[in-house]
Amino acid sequence: VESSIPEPQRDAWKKHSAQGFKTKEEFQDETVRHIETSLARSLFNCDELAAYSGASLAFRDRLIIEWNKTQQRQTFAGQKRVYYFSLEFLMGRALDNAMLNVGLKDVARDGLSELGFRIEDVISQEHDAALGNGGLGRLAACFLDSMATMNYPAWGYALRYKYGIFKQEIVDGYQVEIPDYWLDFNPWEFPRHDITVDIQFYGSVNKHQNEDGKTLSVWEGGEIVQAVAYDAPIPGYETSTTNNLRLWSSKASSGEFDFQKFNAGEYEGSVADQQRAETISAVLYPNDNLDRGKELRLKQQYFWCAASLFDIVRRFKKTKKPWSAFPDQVAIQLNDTHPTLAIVELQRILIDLEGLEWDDAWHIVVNTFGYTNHTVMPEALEKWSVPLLQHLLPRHLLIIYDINMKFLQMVEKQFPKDRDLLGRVSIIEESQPKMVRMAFLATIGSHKVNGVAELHSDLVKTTILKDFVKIYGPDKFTNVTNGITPRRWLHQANPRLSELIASKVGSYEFLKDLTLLNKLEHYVDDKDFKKEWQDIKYANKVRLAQHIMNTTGVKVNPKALFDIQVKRIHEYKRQQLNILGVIHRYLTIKAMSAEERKKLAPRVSIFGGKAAPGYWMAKTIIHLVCSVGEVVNNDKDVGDLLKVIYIEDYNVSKAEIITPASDISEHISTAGTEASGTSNMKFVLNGGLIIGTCDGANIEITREIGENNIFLFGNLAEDVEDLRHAHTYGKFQLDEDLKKVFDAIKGGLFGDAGHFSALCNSIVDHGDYYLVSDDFNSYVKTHALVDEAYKDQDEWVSKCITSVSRMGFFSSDRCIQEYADMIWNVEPLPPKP
Ligand code: BZD
Repeated sequence: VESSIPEPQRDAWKKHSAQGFKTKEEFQDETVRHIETSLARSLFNCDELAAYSGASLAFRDRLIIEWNKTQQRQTFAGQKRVYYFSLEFLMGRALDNAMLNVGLKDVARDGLSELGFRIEDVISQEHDAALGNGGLGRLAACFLDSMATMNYPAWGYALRYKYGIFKQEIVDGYQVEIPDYWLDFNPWEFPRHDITVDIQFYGSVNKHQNEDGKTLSVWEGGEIVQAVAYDAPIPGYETSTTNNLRLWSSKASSGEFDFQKFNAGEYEGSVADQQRAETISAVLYPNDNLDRGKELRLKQQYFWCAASLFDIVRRFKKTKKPWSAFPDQVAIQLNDTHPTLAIVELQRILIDLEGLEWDDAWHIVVNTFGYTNHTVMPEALEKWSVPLLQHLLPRHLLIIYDINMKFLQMVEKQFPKDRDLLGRVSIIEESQPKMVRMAFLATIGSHKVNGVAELHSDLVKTTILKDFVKIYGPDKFTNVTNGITPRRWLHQANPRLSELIASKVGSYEFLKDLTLLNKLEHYVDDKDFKKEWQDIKYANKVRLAQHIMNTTGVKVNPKALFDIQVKRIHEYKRQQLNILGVIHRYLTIKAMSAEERKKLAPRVSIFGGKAAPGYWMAKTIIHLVCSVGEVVNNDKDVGDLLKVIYIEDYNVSKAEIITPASDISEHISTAGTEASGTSNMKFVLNGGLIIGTCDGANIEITREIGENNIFLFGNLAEDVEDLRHAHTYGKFQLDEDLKKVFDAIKGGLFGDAGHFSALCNSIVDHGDYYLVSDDFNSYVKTHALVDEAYKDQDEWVSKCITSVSRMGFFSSDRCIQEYADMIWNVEPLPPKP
């Protein structure tokens, strides 16, 4: 309050309030001013990067002005806000999105052009904000876009990693990781050096008595690291609502120790402390769907949760409302178990610092949190060792024990005779060392638990959280099928298709209500429309072919069928099935007569995606793809009939080029392993068909678009367990065609067979856990159906149009609506007209 401008001076202030540009001239004024002053460049020294920076600063100013207004409006309205806690936000580029969302892209295009720049070149200067691994991080980014667009008062909270996901280079057919230092020049963030939080680690817990004679647990000693806030404005589409993504950066706590050490002549020691503190937010862990239990990762989690909660509690206290109102003001969504410590931290704040009784505090906690599960695979479920927690967060461990005790007492009362049950649902796993099961803690500490596609949510209820359904009843568990933002994944990535759609459905309204796409279905037989549709797909393929030429030197024919699988490399996602299928195709072509070859549709098999640096098998898969490409692409006898491409460094901005260019894309995980998948939705929305297993959201996509419009194959989730059992007990039979493929690899057709032996053996000798052999035959047959179908282009295009027209359900706007209604209980707050 003391920092407010006094009443009499406010008019003067308001008169000078920044407004942000609206016209082309104002945009040019701002851009040139930023280039000349913020960047200290000139007319004689302005390259595309400087133009990008100037334009971005002009847009950032505009966003910050709206951001300020939005935050004031939300504070005055005093209604509930959503806080999305995610260790990852895979935002990609911001400028194009900002231009589109504030409705000034045409202004910027004209303005830049007069200043001597092409808007596309300027946009492509931007370095992706790659603070995420894959689907989970990109989902968080789509949700931010939808929440702002739908005017929900919502913040994202994350870490400001100095290094995002590594950049991938392919050197001699192997993945090499390069650090991604993305902060060199980042015009989109706004440092808030005045917003800091001290975060405590280590130390011990001691009992003290307060004045009323009550015994309190006090967490003392240890070390303090400071969290500094950096804000990134999140503009909604066609609304002035501008939400906030707050990223915390770590540094050594100011004051105390460094000066002491400095005086004592320990300058180097104080610098070392500084560096140690900065390590916390230094790097994004590059593993997806694997839990490695590293201490620094736990430190990251607590640092981020504690800073974010402090911030939220500080904001809540300003309202002067009673603690019981906290869940009416605050909804926190946990994106996977990574932020589960927030549950414990809020309980600690309430009982240790604010003096609430345990039960009152716990009631508030549970009603505040919702937990989203993204996997049921055992190796991905987070567990932390008790000794590590004891060392790093001694008070939190005690609170976890108390949460567990009260929970188990409740279960014991409800199921008095079921001893095994207590062991099964205990937060503490009685292993050596003991482990804290984070998914259980998140479930117990939240009022709703959701999976991310129907099949996945069912699996959550019947496998990992089965006992909890029995304890809490089914209503605590729900499904919110994932979605994607049509702004980025249709309009930005595929502007021509978006324009064509708009011309038919009457306006761009479908970008805010994706179900309006259903009007397209009237045009499935419209010749001119179909021709334009095909032309756009072709142009998108030409653009990708150009990218492939520029980056790999391989020439691909844009008339060929583009078959794409881009996503993180993982055995469960089965890129190995794809490349083994490609080898089978190659062998088949080699054995064909010239006559037979004429009937075959030329193919380009395109792969892309990063492997976790320590995931040897995934790296072997990349190496196999590259080695096959090396042989096939240089085989003159095969020519255009088959090309195999590895696109380096797959990321969000590459996805925007790749997705619109697919004829068919592959979503072929072993049934029951891919929680949802979201690129499947992006590909279909861009007029590509998909080949997939009955897994994740593929099932709902099929239901929506119709089973004639998708190529499904493979075993069902319900049969996977039996098949694995059969493998283990000696009934494993290697598929005949697959055997020929392995023989070719073993014969050295793709270089030193030794490189691939572990990969082959995992299938042949070690139980084929991901059922590659079981699904191989139906996979190959389904590809033959794809070949056949592609020959009838007219029918193919009809399938694509029908599919797009039925994709309305998969907008992330629909997801956010469901979260808001079923889980958060929040209302939108639209700006005043
Ligand atoms: O989340 C993914 C799932 O594998 C997809 O099926 C699903 O569509 C998306 C969105 O719900 N999970 C991840 O991407 N997980 C991770 O990236 C991850 C990262 C760190 C630790 C554990 C998992």
